[in-house]
Amino acid sequence: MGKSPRDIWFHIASAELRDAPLDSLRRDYGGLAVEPVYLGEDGSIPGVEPFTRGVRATMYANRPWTIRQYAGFSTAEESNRFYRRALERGQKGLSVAFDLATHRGYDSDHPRVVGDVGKAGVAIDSVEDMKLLFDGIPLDEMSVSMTMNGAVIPVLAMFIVAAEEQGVPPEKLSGTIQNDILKEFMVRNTYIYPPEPSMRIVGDIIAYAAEHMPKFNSISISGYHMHEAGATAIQELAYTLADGMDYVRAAQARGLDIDKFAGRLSFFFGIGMNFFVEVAKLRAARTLWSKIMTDLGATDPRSKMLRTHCQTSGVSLTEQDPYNNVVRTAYEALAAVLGGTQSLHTNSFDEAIALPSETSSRIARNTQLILQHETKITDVVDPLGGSYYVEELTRQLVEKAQALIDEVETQGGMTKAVQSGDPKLAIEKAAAIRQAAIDRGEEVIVGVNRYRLDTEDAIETLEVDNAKVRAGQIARLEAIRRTRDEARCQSALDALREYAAMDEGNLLDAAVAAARARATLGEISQAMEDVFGRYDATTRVLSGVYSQSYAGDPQYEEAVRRIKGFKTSHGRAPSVFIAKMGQDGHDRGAKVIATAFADLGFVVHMGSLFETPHEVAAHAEELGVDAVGVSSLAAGHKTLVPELIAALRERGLKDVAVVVGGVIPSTDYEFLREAGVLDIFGPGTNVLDAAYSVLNAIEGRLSN
Ligand code: SCD
Repeated sequence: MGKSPRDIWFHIASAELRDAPLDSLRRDYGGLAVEPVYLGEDGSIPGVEPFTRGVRATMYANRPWTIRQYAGFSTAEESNRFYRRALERGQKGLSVAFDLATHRGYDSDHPRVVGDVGKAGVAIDSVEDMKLLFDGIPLDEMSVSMTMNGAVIPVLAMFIVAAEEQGVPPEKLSGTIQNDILKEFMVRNTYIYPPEPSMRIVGDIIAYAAEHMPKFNSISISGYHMHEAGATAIQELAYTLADGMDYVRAAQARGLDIDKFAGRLSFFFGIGMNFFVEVAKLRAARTLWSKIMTDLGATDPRSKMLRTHCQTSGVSLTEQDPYNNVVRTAYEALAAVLGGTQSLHTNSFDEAIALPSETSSRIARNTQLILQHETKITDVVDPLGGSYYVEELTRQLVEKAQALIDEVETQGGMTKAVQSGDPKLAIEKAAAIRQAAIDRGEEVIVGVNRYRLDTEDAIETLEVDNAKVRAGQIARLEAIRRTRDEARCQSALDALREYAAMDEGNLLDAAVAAARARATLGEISQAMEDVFGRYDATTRVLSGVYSQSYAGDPQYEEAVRRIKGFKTSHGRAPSVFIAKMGQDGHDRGAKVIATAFADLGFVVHMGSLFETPHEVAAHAEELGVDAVGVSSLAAGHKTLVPELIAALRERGLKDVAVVVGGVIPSTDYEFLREAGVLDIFGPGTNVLDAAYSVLNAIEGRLSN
């Protein structure tokens, strides 16, 4: 007779527990006897392929998920202080947020990043910064996640060298590098090079880690950013796993044995408010990945385990009545945990308004500590397994995501699909449909489109003095360039350039040598850019979603009528340029506005990502637009918007109305208005209201 499911579970669980007796996992809740696992008739066992019920037999009963809060701001010293405090207060793993200049491969002294340095993450220019970031944090003990994709080669190289100079060899490093470039082309936009060389970089890192860093997760294949861009659960699952398939194939194409690297591939999903769907999404992801990896030739069960980090949803947070966000985040965290995540970030409640403050960060961390210590949900493995509803959702998600994966595969895989732009457009369409449902009140957001407060209290927010951070970084860069052995540094950079040009050697290997020689992040990145070039994406804007969703809506029809009236009296439609300035690549909001405004009858020009204020002013002049709408989600508005207004004035365009949307703390509204901004649209703004406001502003200016 074969082994029973309980015997199989017992066998694996015992190995996970090492010497501890299984009885230690049993609980008594005041006379209620509780087992660590409950097995059903369906033969699905936690810790056993296809891992639907979790990748470990004992899950949190033996080891809870890692509380890993994503953080980083201003300088390496400041971020280091923040990390140490967080670790003292219950956080278990680190997760570094880099500033956008670093993401895009620019040193802090580069003219394109004046508004970005130290905002939305920490500025890292060299090994010296990296050493300060981890000062007093033993890198052989602490697992460190780094969210880096574009400038992944210099950042990982500097991490390796910083550890080396701490006395820690690469084989002892544990952690994760995001290194997921495909989703950058689709939604997150911190790419540097074109897709093909970018895929080579991913492959080089997987190969390097497989050889030298056995405890390090070489990639974090991310659906989170698709989720945030508005993807449905099916899209998030399918595109993420399809990305994973292409990474596996890229590594295999270099001759790597799948079982040598697949155990260190990891994932990252977003967790929103549709509670049971989010639980089922993680179960479906594991089920699908196990099958995919079997099909790709994996034999080791560890290669087939989908281990994942999760983050609660940023877009579910609201600027209005922001304490509601504490509650939202707690529910989302619960869904991530009931779905079986390995590691979790819970958002701070003020994230829709500003960078998280000390208080909001503490509440976010405590949200997880309360789940782990007070709720008892860690005692039983996969407590929702066997729920009729959750199992049915899991089944449907598996089936429907598989169908979408098949579609992508028939197009030749995700690298090709990404180049076609189709997945990006499909996600944007889903985002626009959802936004229209919210704007119309069909989907209720408490405190935003229902139960709205008459007056909102201001909350304490954190502000980074970006000019000061930049000046400090520039001084440090100058010191490095002055004191390093220049010839050694240049020859290391030449070697890297040659590896890139010859399509041979491992780029990370060469970058480690350059980082040791104190080449800066910008220089290492530029050496590769010299060969690969910098990628410039073409922007496509959807049409028709809003006009369809709003068909027959009186307010919408009225706006359309007014724009028609404008056309009649001015002989042309009102025109808007939608600008994304600095290195902020979050373009969901900008795209939604572009789509909706175009449907209403505006002439909409969507600017490229990453423009300078002067470039935007030049487009505004060339196109003769009535208004510029700036979308800002990475805290650069106080530097970039006044610069834009000055640049417009220099060109004599004082009548061009400037409006700003995105993550803007209300405490900055007055500053922006004084700088000449006509209106500001925070998260949760109804798109129709924004359209009326822009139209009023344009008409006001034209009648003056
Ligand atoms: C776990 N272990 C167990 C166990 N559970 N052992 C016995 N019994 C159990 N029940 C073991 C594991 O096998 C492992 O050891 C060790 O404990 C650690 O557990 P883990 O589950 O691997 O957890 P962790 O080390 O935290 O790793 C989790 C991931 C990793 C695999 C998911 O990739 C990770 O930490 N990812 C984080 C990514 C991240 O933070 N991203 C931020 C993105 P072994 O290793 O020996 O097996 C932020 C972002 O992009 C924001 C948005 C933006 O900027 O745009």
